[in-house]
Amino acid sequence: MSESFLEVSRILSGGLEGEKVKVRGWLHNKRSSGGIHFLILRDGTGIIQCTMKRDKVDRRQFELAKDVTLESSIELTGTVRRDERAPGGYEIAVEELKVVHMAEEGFPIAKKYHGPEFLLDHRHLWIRSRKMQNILRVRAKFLEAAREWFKLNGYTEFHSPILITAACEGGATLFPVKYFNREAYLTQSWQLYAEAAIASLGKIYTIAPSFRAEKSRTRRHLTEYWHLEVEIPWCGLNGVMKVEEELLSYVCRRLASEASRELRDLGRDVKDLLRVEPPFERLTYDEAVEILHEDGFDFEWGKDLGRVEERHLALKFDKPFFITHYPRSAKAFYHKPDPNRPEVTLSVDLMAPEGYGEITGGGERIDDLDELLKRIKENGLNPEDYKWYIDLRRYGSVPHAGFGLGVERTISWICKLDHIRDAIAFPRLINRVYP
Ligand code: NSS
Repeated sequence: MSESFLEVSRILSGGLEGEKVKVRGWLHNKRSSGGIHFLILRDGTGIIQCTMKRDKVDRRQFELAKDVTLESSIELTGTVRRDERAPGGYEIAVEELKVVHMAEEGFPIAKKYHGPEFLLDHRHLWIRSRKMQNILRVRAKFLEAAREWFKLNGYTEFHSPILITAACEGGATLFPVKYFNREAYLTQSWQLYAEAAIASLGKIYTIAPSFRAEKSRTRRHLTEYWHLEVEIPWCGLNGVMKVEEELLSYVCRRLASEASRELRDLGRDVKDLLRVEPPFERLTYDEAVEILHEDGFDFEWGKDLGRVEERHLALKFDKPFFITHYPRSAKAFYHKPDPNRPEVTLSVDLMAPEGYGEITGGGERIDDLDELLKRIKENGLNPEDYKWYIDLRRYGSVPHAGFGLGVERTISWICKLDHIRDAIAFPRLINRVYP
């Protein structure tokens, strides 16, 4: 049944002028003028203008085109024409319209302005919008390119459990789940299991959901987000920064060439992405704090950088940059203290420019048994809960490092979004688990 239908993207790519084609999709928009109906068809690969002239079809067809409602699913047969005035440069002169499903009158999303809550309530329909199509396509291309980079560089994909029993990033943001007659949690990160798997598979990565019971409402926190994580044996702080630089610049280059139309529509100049080339600038936490103090911030050494501080720093850059050596007090228990200066860790966060701030967190892990036990206790955690993880330091421990990249945070920056909720189709926020 499908062979005889062409995809809109195929028609828009040219070379089919004068040919009779069949297309199918949804009625994205419609207007009529004089004896012509302009039917704008969307099929998931593109959008094309289709014109139906009164004198070219029988009366019943012309009436049907007049009555067909927005978002109805339709099939059209007609001839491809080159037309500079048509968006995309081509249109179809319609000879036949078939309505597969006549949508109910009054598609909830009209051309008028709708507030963000209304659009979130109608997300199942709003994802049909041009804006969401563009973002979701960039997101898919981003992940596709990342996977390709992993393949080219010899990484193996590894999956860890979603239901877990011990926190990776601190207990405050754990989601409890009733697990038969005990309590379990939704995972915050793949990392602890990845540290076990490097002794089996070597360099590994995942792209999977992570969960954080974030109680603050911000423009950069979701409660469910997609986490791209990497773990590498025999790797230190510099090594992990090199991987982040190379991965991100590869992905940005690919997006600039393969999603240029979508990015342009979203207001992102592809030149901004082509600037994302190694090496990225490196600042230490101390240097970052010094800049904040110079700029009049009352910021206490030892605290984690927050949204306001990161935004201030990231407004000074036009490509991603690293902040390294965070204090122990600002980082999770597994971060390796710097042997030369144990109050700071061999940690690194990657910041997106233009005010966006943190998109990755990672660094070198503690590989020594006693040091790990010490840090677990200092953090008020129970070593019993981390028994298997501690065990890894007993059997062939190696220096190792890794990082986690927030997919939606990164897409927000790449697509120039002002809220993280639009970087994912169905966002989960403190006040939203529907639809
Ligand atoms: O807490 S992180 O900084 N680090 C980890 O989870 C490590 N265990 C990762 C690792 O080394 N394998 O989170 C990593 C990134 C962070 O930089 C953000 O980009 C993103 O995950 N992140 C979030 N994105 C959206 N919403 C929320 N709530 C969120 N929390 C972290």
